Amino acid sequence: MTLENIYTAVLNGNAPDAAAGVSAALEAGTSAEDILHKACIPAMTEVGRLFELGDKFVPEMLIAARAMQAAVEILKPLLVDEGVETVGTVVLGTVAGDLHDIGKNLVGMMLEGAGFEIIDLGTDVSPDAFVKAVQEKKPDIVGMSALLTTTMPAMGRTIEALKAAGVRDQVKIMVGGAPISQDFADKIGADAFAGDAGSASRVAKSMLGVAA
Ligand code: B1M
Repeated sequence: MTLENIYTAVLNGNAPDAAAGVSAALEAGTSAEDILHKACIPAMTEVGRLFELGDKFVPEMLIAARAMQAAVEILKPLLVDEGVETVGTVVLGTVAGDLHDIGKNLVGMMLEGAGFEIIDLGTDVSPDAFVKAVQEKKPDIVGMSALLTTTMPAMGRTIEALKAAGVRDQVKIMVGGAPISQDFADKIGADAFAGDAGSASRVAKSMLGVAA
């Protein structure tokens, strides 16, 4: 099974084929990183491009996402190095109004692999829910993900809510997601921006002064 077969299976939302393809590719010696970055993520990018063109619709995006998740499920133990010493705790979530979680989950996996404990609040997380998690769990970092231009402002609102609750200075804040940029992160007063899951773990470590 080639990377192209996996790409096609994810693109077409065929979860059984995607899972079988990943298992076969791993058996043939392809690395988990290559499967993720050369087949799965490009397939989701193509799904988005076709959606924009009106050639794919929401249900098709959803079944492609399920196929991606089936693939990631198999890759996870290989991407996450078990038994790494804990370097800090991250409260992670997709912001209010936003249901996209594939990128957030990958970021969580990579952070876990880098030794962070992850408290995943899920999707559509309100500013209040972030505040409550910070008050109760006392994390080192709050990580927010947004995939929609319309939900980007929820990141700023969350930072304001953390300030209002008096806990902003107790945490570092990292933001990311396809429409997010360093400029935007600076504008809303986040401590850091990460462009992808790999850099998220480097950025998180550097915010805490831990060697990468
Ligand atoms: Co939606 N969707 N979607 N969608 N969807 C996008 C985002 C879109 C760009 C598609 C398009 O038009 N080309 C578009 C947004 C346009 C815009 O805002 N300008 C869009 C739209 C419009 C919508 C709806 C509004 C559609 C509708 O209903 N009419 C709707 C909104 C629902 C809602 O959230 N309220 C919607 C719904 C959905 C589905 C539910 C069907 C499904 C999501 C399923 C799921 O996540 N479980 C879906 C999908 C799958 C997509 C696309 C096709 C793929 C997203 C994805 O998973 N990418 C997407 C198009 C695209 O991105 N090309 C699209 C792969 C993933 C690995 O990348 O999430 O970017 P990404 O994560 C990366 C980095 O961004 C970064 O690291 C990750 C890994 O490297 N990163 C972080 C992410 N979070 C981070 C946090 C960090 C650091 C880095 O620190 C904390």
